Amino acid sequence: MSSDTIFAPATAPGRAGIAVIRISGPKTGKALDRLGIDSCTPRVMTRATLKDPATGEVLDDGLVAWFEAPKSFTGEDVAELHIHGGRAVVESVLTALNGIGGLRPAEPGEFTRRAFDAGKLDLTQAEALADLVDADTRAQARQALRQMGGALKTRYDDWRDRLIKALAHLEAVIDFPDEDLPVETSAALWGTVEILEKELSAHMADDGRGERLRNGVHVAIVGPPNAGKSSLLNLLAQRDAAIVSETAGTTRDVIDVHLDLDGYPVLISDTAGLRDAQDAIEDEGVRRARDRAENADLVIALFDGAVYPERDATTTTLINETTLVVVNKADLLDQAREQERDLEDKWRATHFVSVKDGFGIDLLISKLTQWVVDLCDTGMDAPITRARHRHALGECRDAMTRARSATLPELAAEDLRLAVRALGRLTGHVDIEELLDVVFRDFCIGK
Ligand SMILES: Nc1nc2c(ncn2[C@@H]2O[C@H](COP(=O)(O)OP(=O)(O)O)[C@@H](O)[C@H]2O)c(=O)[nH]1
Ligand SMILES: [Mg+2]
Repeated sequence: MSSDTIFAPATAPGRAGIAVIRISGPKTGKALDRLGIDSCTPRVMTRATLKDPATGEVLDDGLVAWFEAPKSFTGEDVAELHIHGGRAVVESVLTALNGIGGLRPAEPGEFTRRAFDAGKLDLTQAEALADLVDADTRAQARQALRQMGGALKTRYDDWRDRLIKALAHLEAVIDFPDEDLPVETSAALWGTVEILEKELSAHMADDGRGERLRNGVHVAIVGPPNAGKSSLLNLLAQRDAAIVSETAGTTRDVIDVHLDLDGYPVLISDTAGLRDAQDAIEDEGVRRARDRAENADLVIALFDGAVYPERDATTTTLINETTLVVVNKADLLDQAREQERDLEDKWRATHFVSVKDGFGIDLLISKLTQWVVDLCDTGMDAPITRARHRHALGECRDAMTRARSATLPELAAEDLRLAVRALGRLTGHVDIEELLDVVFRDFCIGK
């Protein structure tokens, strides 16, 4: 482990009331000393005047939090300087710190890396910390907080412990065939592996909801030209993100807007109207529109009410069970207001809206929100949130499946070892020493 003492602003650059500079490492106490801060009680905010170590000039009047090793975020001595958030103040304190021997600016992620090295966090918790900082919506923050609290770590550690135990039993059967091992050992260990395999499968059968919540639900608005796709996007975004015009073929590229629907993150895309393009650029736009429709989690197929009940054929071909069918310009359809039910029967589950006068928009938004929530909610308190997790879990499960059908115990043991390693990669445990611990603790063979 590095013995450098590192420092970095913990708050974003720019003007702000307060900025926090974090210092971690063995020379943290010395750094405070040099800044003219003498006595700090650990874990209590102390008022302090920060002075330039070279000139004695007052740099700022602020607060200092001091955390003594090992009871700190990184496990090392840590201090937080809470100073005024002006550029000049922050710069002067950073310059002063840089001038102190043994201190250097931190690399990106270095504080968290040290926390990981000190065993304060596992990898899933470190990832969750990054997710929490990146969270744009309430539901994302909630998910990140649960993971940071160890929701995934606890589960993966438990699985890994049970697998290591099973592997230790198998190793014992292989290494000491003549010993008086309980007859049920072998049956019990394969029972454990089978149960673990089932638990992993259940955990993985979440339809990617946790990952979707982390990344945002992708919604594409597609439809014929002039249906009002760009108007709908602007209405949802509450700003003029896309150009609206009565000229068909105005939108040529994909326009993405981030939305927060009831705490859930959505990336909604306006696309070029689907038609036989007039030129190469529009043609590319139409290709991108189709591409978005294919890759989106949800598609809003928007039809032009001006030609109702005629329904654009190309857009119709894109409709499937993840499509919300919507007819815009209901203001042009008196019957849509008066006989809504009748119309719904003609085009099953069709929503009638008017971007122009707001008709049906609230209903559309609540329907959309419901779909988005359904796409993100796992009902589990610890869903998989990254492709990295899914990949490692898949490897672990495959290795267990192979182990259970292996012909020789030695081959089965090798596969179980791979399964343990896959789980270890998930949380950042890589040592095999623990296996030996279990072997010695549980068996004491040969004393
Ligand atoms: N009557 C009526 N016109 C609308 C409505 N929504 C959009 N429009 C008009 O339809 C035309 C095309 O709109 P636009 O959003 O550019 O359609 P896009 O080609 O699908 O993106 C514009 O002149 C809009 O003002 C609506 O609800 N009712
Ligand atoms: Mg448009």
